[in-house]
Amino acid sequence: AQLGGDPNGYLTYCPCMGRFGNQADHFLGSLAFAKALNRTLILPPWVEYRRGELRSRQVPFNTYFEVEPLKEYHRVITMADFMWHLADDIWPESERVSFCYKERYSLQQEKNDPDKPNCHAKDGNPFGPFWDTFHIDFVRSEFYAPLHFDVHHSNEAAKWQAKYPAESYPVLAFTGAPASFPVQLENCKLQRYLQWSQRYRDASKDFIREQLPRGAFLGIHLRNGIDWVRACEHVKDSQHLFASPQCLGYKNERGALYPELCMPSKEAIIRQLKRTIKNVRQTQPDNEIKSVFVASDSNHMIGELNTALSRMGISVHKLPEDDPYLDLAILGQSNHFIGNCISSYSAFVKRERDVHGFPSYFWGFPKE
Ligand code: GFB
Repeated sequence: AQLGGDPNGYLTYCPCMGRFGNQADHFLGSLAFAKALNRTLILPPWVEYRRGELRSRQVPFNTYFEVEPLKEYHRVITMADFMWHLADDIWPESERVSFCYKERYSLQQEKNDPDKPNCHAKDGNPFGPFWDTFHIDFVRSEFYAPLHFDVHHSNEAAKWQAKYPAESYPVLAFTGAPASFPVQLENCKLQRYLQWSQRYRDASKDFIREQLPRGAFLGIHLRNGIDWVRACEHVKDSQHLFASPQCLGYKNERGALYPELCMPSKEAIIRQLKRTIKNVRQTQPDNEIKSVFVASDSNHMIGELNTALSRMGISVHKLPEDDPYLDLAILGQSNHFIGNCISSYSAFVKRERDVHGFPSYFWGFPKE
């Protein structure tokens, strides 16, 4: 092994599917996978999309989360550290192989050579911009089928190690995350190692202290943008949709999907809010809810909620500027939380709260 390098090898991937909630699910699975293969996980940047921009932006992993706590679970290194300090020795340009399950077709017709199947790991957005962030090009593709990522229910890890020993494959670089979506039940608890960076811990504490009235607050997630309205149309022909196993169970032990779980009506939201606040007043009179913090991708319903809740002495708040990460960090700390069962963004909050033993509920669940 090279000086300073991990003789057991490394593993990395492009978080090329979905936005933050999807990427977080994939991260937990990839972390478990790297541990099972006993390879250091190279922490990829988070991939973000801005309206009007053709190329994704890559945000360093540690902008949002601490690296150190992850090391309690498994060996990790940021992609920047790996590429700057170790890649020249461990992963020279001539040895950069991209891994995909089977051939992936290029968007450009002429790049699909029948004699030379390829992962086309850099084809399209965010694929190209992601690897370009660290000037990574691939000289070859490797198709790993029929291997898979479920390391909890089989001896799959041993098969990976036998097929791809670290001496010949120092870095397994995956075209997409080596993990399932939604996150496997076994990997939810790894959320405890994903801790907010100082910047987000401070910003969320400051907001709660300075902007919310003293006392307990209820955090709510309203997922109601146009992409969500369209996604919810799939409820009628699915067993599961995105993060729905978090409330229905992975095998629908707690019921089948229904539309109100995805898109609760305004009336239902207000009804559930009032009921939750009253419930807490009765069961925890010393820790009454004084305010509601609303996180949303689109409509925060501030006016309607203020009108509905002012008689109960409750004020309704949101961030002055859109910040999906600060919204998450604040929701994680609320005394009570109501999230969207189907949304992986809500699922992130739910897992974090579970780690701390904080209570969470879902819109429209259980079914009325
Ligand atoms: O996180 P995400 O994968 O969750 O994608 P879902 C939703 C994105 O919308 C977030 C923004 O990453 C944020 O950028 N967003 C959602 C929010 N809720 C909030 C919020 O409360 N506050 C702020 N500031 N931003 C699924 C996708 O979204 O939506 C699926 O993961 C699919 O791949 C589907 O595209 C339509 O699971 O909710």
